[in-house]
Amino acid sequence: MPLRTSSPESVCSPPAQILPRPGRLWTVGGTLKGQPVARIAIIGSGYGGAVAARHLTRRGMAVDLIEMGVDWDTMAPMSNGRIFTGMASPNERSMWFKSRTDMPFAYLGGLDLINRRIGQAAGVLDIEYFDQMKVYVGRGVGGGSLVNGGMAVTPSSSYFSKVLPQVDAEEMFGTYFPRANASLKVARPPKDIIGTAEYYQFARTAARHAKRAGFEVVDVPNVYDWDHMRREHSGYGGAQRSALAQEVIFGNNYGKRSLPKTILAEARATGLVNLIQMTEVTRLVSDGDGYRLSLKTIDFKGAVLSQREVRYDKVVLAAGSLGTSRLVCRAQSDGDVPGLDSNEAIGQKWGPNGNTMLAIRHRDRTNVLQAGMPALGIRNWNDSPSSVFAEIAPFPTSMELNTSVYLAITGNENLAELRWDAQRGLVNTWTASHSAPSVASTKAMFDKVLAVVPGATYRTDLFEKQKQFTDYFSYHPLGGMVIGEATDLNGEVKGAPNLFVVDGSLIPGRIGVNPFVTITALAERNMDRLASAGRL
Ligand code: FAE
Repeated sequence: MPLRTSSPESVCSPPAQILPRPGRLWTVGGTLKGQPVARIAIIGSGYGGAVAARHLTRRGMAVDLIEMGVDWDTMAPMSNGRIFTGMASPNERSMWFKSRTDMPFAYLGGLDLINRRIGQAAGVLDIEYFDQMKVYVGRGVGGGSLVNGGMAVTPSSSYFSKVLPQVDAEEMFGTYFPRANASLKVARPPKDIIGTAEYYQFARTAARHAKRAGFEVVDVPNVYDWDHMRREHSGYGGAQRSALAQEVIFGNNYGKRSLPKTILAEARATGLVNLIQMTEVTRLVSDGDGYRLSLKTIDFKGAVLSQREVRYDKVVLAAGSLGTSRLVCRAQSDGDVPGLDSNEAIGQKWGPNGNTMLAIRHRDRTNVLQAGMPALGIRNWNDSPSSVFAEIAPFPTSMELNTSVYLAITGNENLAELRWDAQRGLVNTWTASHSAPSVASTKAMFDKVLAVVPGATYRTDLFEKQKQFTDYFSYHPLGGMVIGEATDLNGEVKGAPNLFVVDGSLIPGRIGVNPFVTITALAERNMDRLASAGRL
């Protein structure tokens, strides 16, 4: 995060561009060659939603893709020609209806220097606040792919089998992980970039420290276009800086191959996706064999433009772990889908993928210029609950801070519950004590790094309550509608025929690596199986 305060990038008259485009003249459903055609809704346009949309439209089926956030491809550029803001200059495009940013690094030197006041609007990064856990999520067409670090990691088959024994690992690793990696355009960091580029000095320094302590350092594949990153640095062909301009959690303007450039682009190219943006599904009620959805459409500033109910024959839930669980928990609690009454697995097995973050101050150079996309990780993993996979994260500021930052994913097996409360909305029972094993195993690992790096200490001046290890936020919400438990083995919700789940809620709380490759692969598998079974 920058020390220098830059003035917010000015916003260039967005309102006309951010209003939802009117629906197409045709609607889904009706008949095709005399046969009835199901009216299908997909709720959410992240990884699961993109896969579902591509799958169905390739088979010639029209879908309504309903997304509560903005279609950023239709947004007018700001005065600097960019759509998204960098982390140094947030504005109303940066966060989802917040008056102030709330960055993972809240402080510098213990001082409140990082966060900025911003206008409230339908920005790209949201935080869902629960009692002892806050969860960062992407909002907009493309979901988390708009704001994430692009790290695209396939889990080990042994850990995958441990977490999801109900899913055939051989089939996943033979067919669906390769398909997901190809669709997402995952690439390993090239040797020249990670080996010599000044903007990965921060990663090489932390890797050297880890190796000295006896840990294994691994490349972390990414969806970022590495050729673009090279050109960003050289300026060749007039390439604009993006990963090198701190464009990550508030969106990335160039270089990152997010879903609107990959799987969603393929789905939309069929002409069969009716995208309904800035429209939140607030309620789901069963109606005969199908479902009535309550839809609330807003403009960029949050004014409600319409509220309506639409009936669909089939509904695909792809609103993310929290979004999907919210809709189903509410439907169950309010008796809106009577078949859910006896489904006791709804809202269960939620977890933050064992996330904890830390920063170490030392005497070695980490460099001022740092690429926003992580490319190296440290593995201390044997599938046990105390396993740790720590990515070396950038911490770009306008001065040399001699600081290494890590986002650790741990094998912590604790799980929490999500449930609907009429007054409070979605409740998440995760507490700091659920995070304690993540902190303990990560501390045990990094104590060994501290022991071999002269002058190294944990920083206490970056996180809330001067914590050395965060135990209160996650980028990786998982679970709530676990496959084979809340749903059948294809993702169809038990007790709710024609209601399907394809997102991170299917995975029980952890997966040992960054989750989007697994979410994509599992969605591909489920869509294949649902098609073969004639369900979708
Ligand atoms: P997701 O991508 O969250 O998509 C859900 C979509 O549904 C969103 O667009 C929502 O706006 C929309 N939605 C929600 N509720 C509703 C509703 N009621 N009506 C209409 N629309 C709705 O779900 N993962 C990695 O693997 N590698 C990384 O480097 C990485 N870095 C991350 C960094 C950040 C800052 C964040 C926030 C996440 C990161 N993640 C990373 C996590 C990853 O993005 C996340 O696991 C996936 O995006 C989850 O995919 P889903 O399809 O489950």
